[in-house]
This record gives sequence, C-alpha cells and structure tokens, in this order.
Amino acid sequence: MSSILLLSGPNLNLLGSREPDIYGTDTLTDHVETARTAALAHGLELDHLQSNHEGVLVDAIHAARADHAGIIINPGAFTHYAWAIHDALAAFEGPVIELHLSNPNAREPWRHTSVVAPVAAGSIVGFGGKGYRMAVDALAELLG
Ligand code: CA2
Repeated sequence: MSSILLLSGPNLNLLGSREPDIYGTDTLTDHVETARTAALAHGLELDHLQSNHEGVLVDAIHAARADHAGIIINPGAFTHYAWAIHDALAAFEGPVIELHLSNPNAREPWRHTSVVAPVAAGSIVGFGGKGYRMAVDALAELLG
C-alpha cells in the first residue's frame, strides 16, 4: 500500500483549545483521523508529523523522498517565510498539497504571501476541517 505524509507546522498542536472562531473546535487529532479515513478509502496509508521546529519538518520532507508518494502540508505560520521548507519541498519529486484551515488571503496582509504555494500542485484553504478530506482526495487524484 502506498503511503502519504501529512505534515503540521507550529502551534497546530493547540487546535481546539483557542481561537475556535478562526480554526474551529476540532483538535489536530480529529483532523488527522479525518485525513487517515479518507486516505484508507483511496487505498493509501497516511503518516502524520506535527512539529513546532522548521528543521524537523525539513528533515521529514527529506525522509519522505524515500517512502512517501505525496505530501499534504499545513505549514502554519512557516507558510509565510520558511524558505527552507520551500527548498525541501522543491526537492521532493511527488505531488505536494498546501492546506490551511482558514483562508490566509482573507486575513492580515502578512498572511497573503505563501512560500509553499509555488512548490505545491495546489492549495486548499478556508474550508476548515473539511479541507483535510479535500486535500487527501486531491492528492489521491494526482497519484492516480
Ligand atoms: O489556517 C491555517 O491552517 C494556518 O496555517 C494556521 C496558522 C496560521 O499562522 C496560518 O497563517 C494559517 C496558525 C495555527 C495556529 O493555530 C492555533 C490554534 C489554536 C490556538 C493558537 C493557535
């Protein structure tokens, strides 16, 4: 069975505890469960890693080159400035989907820049927790 990797950036481990008006009340565990259920329906295994550290995410992207067919990443605030994550994703040969719970383009101006979008096949933003299923469906479609 092929595997896909879901990566979660900084502070997403706090989901469900604060800012429910922006990010909803579901926890990251809930979202991972949604994504894993969707992946299994496509015959895909899903691994998940959350980290608050840019280098840990870069290492995980490097490791994914060996054993994951595609990546879904919600980079959190790293989205807006973490060029090391951009470069690591550019070196990953499979499809990459950028995912956000909120729509950063409808928020503060500093969130309007994504350094991940240029190296992603596409971005799913603003659909809350439903975006996790949509991202898996999109990645499965790209993987054929
Ligand atoms: O909308 C998204 O998914 C974001 O990636 C979430 C990031 C934000 O920096 C991006 O611009 C958009 C922030 C995640 C922080 O989540 C928290 C959840 C609860 C309490 C505090 C932070």
